[in-house]
Amino acid sequence: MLKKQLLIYCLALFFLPVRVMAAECNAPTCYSLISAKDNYHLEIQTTQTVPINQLFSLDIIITNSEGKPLTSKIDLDLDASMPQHNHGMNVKPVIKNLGEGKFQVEGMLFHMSGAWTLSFTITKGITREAAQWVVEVQ
Ligand SMILES: [Cu+2]
Repeated sequence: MLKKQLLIYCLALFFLPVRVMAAECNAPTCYSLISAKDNYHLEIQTTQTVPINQLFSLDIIITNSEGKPLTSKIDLDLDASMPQHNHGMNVKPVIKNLGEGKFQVEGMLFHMSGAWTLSFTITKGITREAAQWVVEVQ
């Protein structure tokens, strides 16, 4: 009897849908985004609250919309601007592709307070998909 219960329990475990859950991602140092066509989930981590007039970096993990690792190679581009002021950053960040959907962005600098829009472009082959993150820098 016990053996049968154990077997059912093991089978149940085996067939339960497995969802890869990322570690807790909470502001002000971690942000979750979904891309425009719902194909990608982006987790953006900063080492500190986004500062003014000080270089900062971002660690970005891109998975599919269910949070599972990507099966195809992607690339990432990132730009940031203040649409209300019609200007961008005065620096060009360096984006390192670490593979498996992981990217490191160094050399970000927001030179004034207010609403900054970060525009991510995810490229897979010939397809491109955008994701945006608006951050209020104080
Ligand atoms: Cu501005």
